Order: sequence, then structure tokens, then C-alpha cells
Amino acid sequence: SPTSAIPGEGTFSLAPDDPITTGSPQRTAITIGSPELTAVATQFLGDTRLDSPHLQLFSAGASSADAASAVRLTLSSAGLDVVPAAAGVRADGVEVDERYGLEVSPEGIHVWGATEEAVFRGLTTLRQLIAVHGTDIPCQRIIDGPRFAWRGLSFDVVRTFHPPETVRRVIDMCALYKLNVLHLHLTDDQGWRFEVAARPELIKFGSLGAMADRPGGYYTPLELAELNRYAEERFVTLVPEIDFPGHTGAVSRAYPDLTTELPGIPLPNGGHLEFHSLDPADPEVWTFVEDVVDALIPQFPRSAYLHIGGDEAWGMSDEAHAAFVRRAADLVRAKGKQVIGWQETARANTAPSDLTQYWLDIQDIDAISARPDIPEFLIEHLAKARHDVPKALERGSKLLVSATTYLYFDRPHAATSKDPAQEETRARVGLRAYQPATIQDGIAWDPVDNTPGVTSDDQLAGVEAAVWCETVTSRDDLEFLLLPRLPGAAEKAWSHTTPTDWPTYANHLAAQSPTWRHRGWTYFQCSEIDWH
Ligand code: TNX
Repeated sequence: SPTSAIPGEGTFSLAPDDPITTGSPQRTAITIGSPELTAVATQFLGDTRLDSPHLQLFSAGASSADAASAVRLTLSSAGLDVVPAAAGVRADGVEVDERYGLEVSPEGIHVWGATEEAVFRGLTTLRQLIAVHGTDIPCQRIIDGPRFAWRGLSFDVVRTFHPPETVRRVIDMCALYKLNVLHLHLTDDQGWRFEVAARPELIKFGSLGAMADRPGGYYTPLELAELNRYAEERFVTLVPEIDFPGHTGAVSRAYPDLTTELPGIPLPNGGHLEFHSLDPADPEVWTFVEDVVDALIPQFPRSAYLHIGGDEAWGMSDEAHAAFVRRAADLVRAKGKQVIGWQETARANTAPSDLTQYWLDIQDIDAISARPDIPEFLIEHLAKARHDVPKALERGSKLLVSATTYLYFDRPHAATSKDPAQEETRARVGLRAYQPATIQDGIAWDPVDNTPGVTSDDQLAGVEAAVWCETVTSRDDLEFLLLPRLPGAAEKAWSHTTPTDWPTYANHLAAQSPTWRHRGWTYFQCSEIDWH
């Protein structure tokens, strides 16, 4: 939902032969008010062609007798300050105004904003209007801007390795719903996914596997450079995560002497939980951490943040965990990057400017702790987790909200589908540790009201969904978890309109499916929504 949309009279029709040339005496598809807007205009034309059959219409070189311009883009902030400035922080560390205006009148369409990015967001709304209405766009005036500056998705590329092509598809999904961060979880027990020239064994051994018998893989520096550029063109920042001191099984396969290994425990599902950690008292560990951080930073040039993980350091003493996190955070800050860590890092009492990613919400802590099959160490971990958010807030650290109840997309789908093949996928994909949830559950909450101890938007860095891939065996499985949930998370991160009205939201969501089909994106066709 935009911040405000005032309906007008009539429609404006995009013509099949609107050319994309500028400055011609004929009617043109797009007029660009400033040369800086050329890139976003071109991006828009490419995207609309991929989104829907309607905009095969904008073919270069065609001509029209009309002298007007279909879409006009200008750099201007006129009338936009009625939208409050976004709360939170931006992952690229730059202050960018994303507020935009979009006016559809019988004479044409005008999109404006103070920055290139703002105009891009406005054009994204136009993409959605075209996807829903085709070429006849109802006249209206939209004034809009985001509630939070950090609107993200955390993506586990370890448990299942997703090739660059899949990452690009996920970036496209993020961009279509105005998410501006894709956080890549690059290291874990099952694999290591980026190159560290000084530590070749990380690729030679660490990158090989994934969860179960799935193939491993990693991103070369060139692939990461291309992914960063692809994301940047769509105003998405890639934020890298190295997960330590726990979740370091891949490090132990590459450099067995570096990690401390505990016996771990068998899991009820036949698997085995590994306990590896990096000991902060070992000087070799710090040479390693520095090598890894030095290699990673230049591979993610647009991110002002480096995520240091810090979650579930099972088998480690609280003191050792805190000592590790403090020193790793100091090291990352000394290298010129800001720090973000999972909520457990709040126990290390690091700097107030470090962000705390809140994931274990009370509802899930209670639900998981009450299960009969939960091992003692996990119950203890969950009990400690109750205090993380108050600690972070007390210190003045902003929270990035990723509450498992609302934002973990690896939660099984609770709604059903009429398609037996989708029902088969639904039975298999999603972690059984979580109570299944419907699409409606995913939007029936508020980032401030549902975060204990938080009373204002300013205490949050933003909102980030997460997709973990333990149960994901293919790109289809991944997309089955992302769609249709992703737009709901985006709605919570962007929209000032809260609470979300379910019937209105469900209608808007239903209208997205033709675009998904046209794009070739798999989605869960739940009966909860009356899909178009
Ligand atoms: C907990 S979220 C983890 C991940 C799992 C996820 C499954 C977090 C910081 N750690 O290692 O994949 O649960 O939902």
C-alpha cells in the first residue's frame, strides 16, 4: 500500500507503438528530465517487458503521431515531504531519499523524486500498475515513501548452494517489492561459499558440500562482482555474512586445527548436530579471521556492513562466545565496516552502533521449548535468548527485525493447494521445528508492536525476512517458500499503513501472479488467495 493514493477521473493508455527514444517530436514512451535518470528509465523498460505481455509494446524505434510523452521522469521533491522520512539505517551507509510521486492523468504519467533511487521506486510502482491494469492505467496521484530504510531478505546459500542465476532471480524479486538488501549467509557448518586467496583450503575442502548429499559450490570474485553490479542496478545492496564462532563446520574441514570440536548430538530426524567453534584464546584463529575479513570486504564494495553471525555457538562458554564476538566486531570496525550480528551478539555488549538482528521471538521460544523432543542445551539457549533484545535496546543498538514467527520463510506453509504436486512439496519443504503459518499470519503483525520493549520506529534498523535452506532441494523449492510470502514482508518493511487490511492485501497479492508466471517464478498457489 502506498502512503497515499488519490483516485482521479478516467485512464491513461499506453500505446503499442510508443517508442523509447527521447527528445523526438513524436510521442515518446519516456521523457527523461535529467541525464542521471537514463539508467532507471532503461531498467524500467527492460523489466516491464519481462513482467507482462502488455509491455512488449514498448519496442524501440516505432513511431507515433502523438506529440506528447507517455511517461515523464523528473528529479524533484515537490509535494513529497508529507511522507515521513524513513526510520532505521541503510545497508549502503548512504543517506538516500526514496520518497516518490506518481501521477497518472489523461495527458500522461509523471514519476518524480529527489534521487535516482526514488524515481526507480516510483517506476517500480508503475510496473505493478501495468501488471495489474495492462495498458489502461487509472488516473490517480500517489505520494509514497518507505517506513524503514533497511528492507531485506537473508538468504542461506550454504545448506543448498544457489548458483548466480538463482541469486539474480531473487534480486529481481526483492527489487519488484522494493526490498533494498539481500543478505547472503555465505558460511556455515555445511559449506564455505567465497574465495579467500590466503586460505585456499576453504575452497578446496570447505566449499565442497552442502546439506545432506546436495552439491556444493562457491562464488568466484568475478561472479560476486557481477552479482553486486546486478543488484546495484536494481538498488539492492548485497550484505555478506561470515558466521562465526559457531556454525564453523566448513572451516574445520578446511583447517581442522583451527576449530574446537565437541561431540555434537544426534537429532530425532536421523541427522547429527555439529558443534564446532573458534577459540578466541588461540592467536591462529585471529590471523584466520583477519584473512577472511580482508578477503571479503572488497568483494562486497557497496555494503557498509559486515555480518559476523554469532548465533548458536553451542558448546562454547558464554565468556568465550562474548570474547570472540567483541574482538571480531572491533576488528571489522577497524577495517572500516559497520557490524551486524544475530541477536546472541547482544550478550557481548559491543558498540551501540552495531546492529542486532532479532530472530528468536518469545512466541517461538515458548513453542519450541515446550516440545518433548527438545534437547537440554537448546532449552538453555532459548532461555538465554529471552534477554538478548532487552540487552541490545539498553545499549542503544538498533534492532533488525527478523522474528521467526513472522519472517522466517522456512516455516512450513499452513494453507493448502488444490494441486497435488504442490501439496507434496508443502509436506516436504519447510522446517518441522516451526508451527506452520498461513499467508495471512505473515501480515497480521507490526514490526514495532510485536517486538517486546520497542515503542518507536527509531529503535529499529529495519525489517529483514529470512529463508534458510535445510529443506530446500531445488530452485523451485526455494521459490515455493519465497512466493507469495515475500511481498508480505515487504509490505511490513515499506508501508506506513498498519495494520494491513487482509481482504485488500489478498486482492493486491492475487493480482501479482500473472507477473510471476510470466517471469517463470514458482509460487505456492494456496487456496487462501483467489489467484488471477
Ligand atoms: C537458526 S537463524 C539458525 C540457522 C537455521 C535456522 C532455521 C540463525 C541465526 N540460525 O542456522 O538455518 O534457524 O530456521
